[in-house]
Amino acid sequence: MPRPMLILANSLLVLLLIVAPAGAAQPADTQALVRVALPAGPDAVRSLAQAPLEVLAAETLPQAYVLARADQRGLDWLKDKGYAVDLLDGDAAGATYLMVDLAGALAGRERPGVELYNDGVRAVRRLEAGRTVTLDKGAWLLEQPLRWVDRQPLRMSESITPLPMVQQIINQVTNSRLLPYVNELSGETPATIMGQPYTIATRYTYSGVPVQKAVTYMVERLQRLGLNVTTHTWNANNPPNVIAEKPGLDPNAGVVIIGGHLDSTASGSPSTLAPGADDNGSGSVAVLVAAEILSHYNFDATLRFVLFTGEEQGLYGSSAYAALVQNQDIRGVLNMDMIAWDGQGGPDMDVHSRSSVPNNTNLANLFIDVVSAYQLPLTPVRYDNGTGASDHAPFWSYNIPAILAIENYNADAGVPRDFNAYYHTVNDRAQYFNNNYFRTMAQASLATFAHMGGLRTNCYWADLNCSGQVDAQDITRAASAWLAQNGQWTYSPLYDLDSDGHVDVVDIQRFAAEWGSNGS
Ligand SMILES: [Ca+2]
Ligand SMILES: [Ca+2]
Ligand SMILES: [Ca+2]
Ligand SMILES: [Zn+2]
Repeated sequence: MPRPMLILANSLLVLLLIVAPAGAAQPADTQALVRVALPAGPDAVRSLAQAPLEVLAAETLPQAYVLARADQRGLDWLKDKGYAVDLLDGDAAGATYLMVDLAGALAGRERPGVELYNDGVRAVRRLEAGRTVTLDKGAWLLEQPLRWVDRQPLRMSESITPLPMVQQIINQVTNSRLLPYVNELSGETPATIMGQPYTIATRYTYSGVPVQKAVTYMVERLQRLGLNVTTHTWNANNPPNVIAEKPGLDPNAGVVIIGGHLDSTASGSPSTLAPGADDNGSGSVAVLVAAEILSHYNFDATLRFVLFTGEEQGLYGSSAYAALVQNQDIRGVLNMDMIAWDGQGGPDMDVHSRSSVPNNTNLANLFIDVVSAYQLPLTPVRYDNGTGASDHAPFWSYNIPAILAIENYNADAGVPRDFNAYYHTVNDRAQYFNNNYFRTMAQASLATFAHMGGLRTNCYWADLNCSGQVDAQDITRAASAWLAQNGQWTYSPLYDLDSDGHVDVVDIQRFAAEWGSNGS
């Protein structure tokens, strides 16, 4: 919409809000919830998103459609354009709708409210006013209207050529690096937080001190990497999201995000133990280890490492964050949520995508191409109408390509579903991990993110910040890893020039000898 029209529309809206008393039924303005059938592809969604409607969902199975709130003007617009419209609810004003996923592992669960729609893939239920609903991976609220934003696509080559530097990154993702963090986050072992030992018994969003300790745990470990660490408060009474940023070398390459939710749940009570080792200690630790390893490398794009809170209550943290950054040049989001359970049937996994979002399929294919290019033992399956029940989904509302990497959650023909048997219980513990699977999922995610970010592989080896010259900054960076041993967070193979497992005088001298060089 051109700006003058937008301003006009906004002033009309303000007038309507003043004229209509809150809560009073105004027959002429009563909103409806409608299902509108569409031709496949993002273009069809675009015209609906720009129409006088609130598009709450853009689905592609069993065929393409949107769910939208429409007032009389919207209904007239749809009729005028010849769309096939099904009325799901004639009185949508103030109503809350729950989308139920009938494709995933929790499809059989009983849900509150009244069913308005069911096509075998999704069901929509209307919730009574004031009703609190316990959410899980099988259902999400339809609350965030689609705002159409045209975006620059992620820079990606057609096919992935394996890069030795990415293999080096993969090799650093080890169980001895991942598992101690999981044990600390899930209360198996005490963590050091603000210099004191503390056992994190729960990361439940409404638990107060324990979840705040988990936030501080992450802030401390990200800050020591030299990244720009901020918190994003989405509600003054709740723990914030944590964001660590590594600026890119090319200001035109945009921003890429790797993230996962830090919070956990076991019963909806702040006092219950909620170890959440798989859900989502696994993804949170992968975010932390990604920051540790990738902070030593150089990228065209700006990298963000994000830990969300309030996920289990309705994607609160990620919804607020996606809204906050909607006008930024964000090119892709990789969300990891439950990446450590493989109990049977081989290392299957799901890549959840949404083909109604431009370029989202390319991002999902990148993950799958990376798995094959680096010969990682995973069997990924792409879902183009993926679940909306995790932190990638709010980004879809702003046309940001976003994927979810998750253990085998959706059902496929011939492959047993393989979802954590201890989901949302006090037994979601690290002892039930398949450690090889967890490591491989983290490796695939880090390698995908390195490709998303445009890893620079052409910098001179001693020019650590890729500035074009070896200078004090490079020598200082290498020297700050003095005595770092392989496996410690301070260590990077980039500084261990003789590959003997520690950074010592031999290595630093070789950097110092390069002072002033530009590599040619
Ligand atoms: Ca499996
Ligand atoms: Ca330099
Ligand atoms: Ca060495
Ligand atoms: Zn989760």
